[in-house]
Amino acid sequence: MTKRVVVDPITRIEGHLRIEAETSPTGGITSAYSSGTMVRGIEIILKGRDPRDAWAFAQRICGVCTLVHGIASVRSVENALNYPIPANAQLIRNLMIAAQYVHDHVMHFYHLHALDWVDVVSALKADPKATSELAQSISTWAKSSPGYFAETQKKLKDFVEAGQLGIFNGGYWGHPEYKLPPEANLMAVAHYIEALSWQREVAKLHAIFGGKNPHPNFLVGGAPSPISAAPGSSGAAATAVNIISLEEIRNVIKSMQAFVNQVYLPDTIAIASFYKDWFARGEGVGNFLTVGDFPANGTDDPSTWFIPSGAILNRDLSRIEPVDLNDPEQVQEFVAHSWYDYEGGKEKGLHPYDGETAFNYDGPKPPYDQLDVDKGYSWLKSPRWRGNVMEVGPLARVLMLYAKGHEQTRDLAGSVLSQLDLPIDAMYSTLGRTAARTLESKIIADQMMVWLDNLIGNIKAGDVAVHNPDKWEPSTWPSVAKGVGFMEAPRGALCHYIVIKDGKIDNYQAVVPSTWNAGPRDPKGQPGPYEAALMDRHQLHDPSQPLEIQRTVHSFDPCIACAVHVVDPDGEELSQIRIR
Ligand code: NFE
Ligand code: MG
Repeated sequence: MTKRVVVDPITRIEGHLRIEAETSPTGGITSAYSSGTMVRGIEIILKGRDPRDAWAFAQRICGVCTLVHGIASVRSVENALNYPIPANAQLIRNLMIAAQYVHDHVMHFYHLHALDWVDVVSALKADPKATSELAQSISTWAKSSPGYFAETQKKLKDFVEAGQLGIFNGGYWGHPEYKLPPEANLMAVAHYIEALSWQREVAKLHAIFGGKNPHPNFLVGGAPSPISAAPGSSGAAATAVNIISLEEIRNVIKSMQAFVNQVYLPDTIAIASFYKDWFARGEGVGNFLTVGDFPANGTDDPSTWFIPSGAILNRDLSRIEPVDLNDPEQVQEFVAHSWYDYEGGKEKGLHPYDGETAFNYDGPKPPYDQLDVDKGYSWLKSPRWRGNVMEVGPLARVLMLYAKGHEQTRDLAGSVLSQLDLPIDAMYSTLGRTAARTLESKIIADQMMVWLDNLIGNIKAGDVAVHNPDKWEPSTWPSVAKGVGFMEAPRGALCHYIVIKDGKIDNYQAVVPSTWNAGPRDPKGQPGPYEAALMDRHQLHDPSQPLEIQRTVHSFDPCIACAVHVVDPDGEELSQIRIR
């Protein structure tokens, strides 16, 4: 067997991911394999339960995209029961999903991805005055004085001198592929620290609409918190969404916009300008899928949604294929290279309504020295659209908005690319994916003000409804109902498929963004998006410090907890994890 470079675990992600790469004698990646190494069990746990409760279980699929599985779940039940929800509930969901995007994307950029580009240790050599000049040359953000950067540097120095790089321990500091000057590194470290406390502000939006964060509350048929139009904040109005809390929401959105416009966006451009070669590798698949999200005020017609649904094949932005999630010919999950089996055989593809999640595979499983890639090598399935491997996520969404002629997207993409002196094709790359996440954060944060104004407008016009009780009672339901709840999660297209029989869940299948992106090869041998991206012009400078693999894998923002949703039935240890 060819000896492979093994990275396990990939750190600075959610969940447990192993990457193996075969390299040429000169260090070029010739083949790559992506493996989800931990099993969980939500799809099985949900069987037999009340569909109105499903969201509370499904939401626990993930602690990062903490609300998206709740939303997909309530939407699946509403779709199955043909259960309309009030306009205000849609707007509240839009705002909650949007806040999750901006929160998640900023956290990903600074706390998960930045250290692939930013050398923390080099920041110690920076001149605080020059750092201040750099910061002020790219942004009007107030925290930019020489004293502020000197203080940040001192904090970092104390850490290092105490021999406690803590969360920064074990990085590939000093690797020659780090290209930023010390001042840019120090600026990024300061913003890394600032983003930690900024998150607290954003979480308030979820707490106001959903009672808490993480894992806010949801409700089949609407939104959980009533709206009070009363001017005060006492009595029943105190726990309702009221005029004071809506003002607080406006302030939260402003704080999100400020951080995105003045910190995240300029930092993305500044950092990317030193790594322009990463706009020319790491694309891989070139096919993109969105399922669409964000209904306009008062309509549930998906054709009006802010993010359109569609498929782009072979980078052809002039053609958007329609996507029908209910069509068994379009959406299928394969297990040919997963540690699962299907009753009808391992080569089959199953539409999620007929999906199976069962521990019936008796081929080689963990532990192992190296993955047996001819057989099963992941707990992830391989979802396909019309048999094609599809990338989902911020890049897919930005391309979809761009292809549809969305003006702000075109202007913003044009402006960022021209500042970097790059063509639109540069988006099909590792850093293109990262930049798309930043662009999307700005577009969505701005759109949040529109949804908030719509919500306040409805309330002023006397509409305070947040829940439709018409179909709440199971006695009103048909004996069999099927539905798909779909949304755009931060990492991409998310669908929950539900089959309800006699008021209980008969089958539940989550087809998740990181499953689309991180899944293994399919029966035709087509690599998944992570795998294909790693095989796209990657050269390892030093196989014992595979920084290049981290860059491209992190550009997808992996969440393997989302991607695998089953618990090892015996609670056994499945693999030894080496923390680095
Ligand atoms: Ni756990 Fe998730 C998002 C979902 S991942 S992070 O975004 O759904 O694929
Ligand atoms: Mg699944």
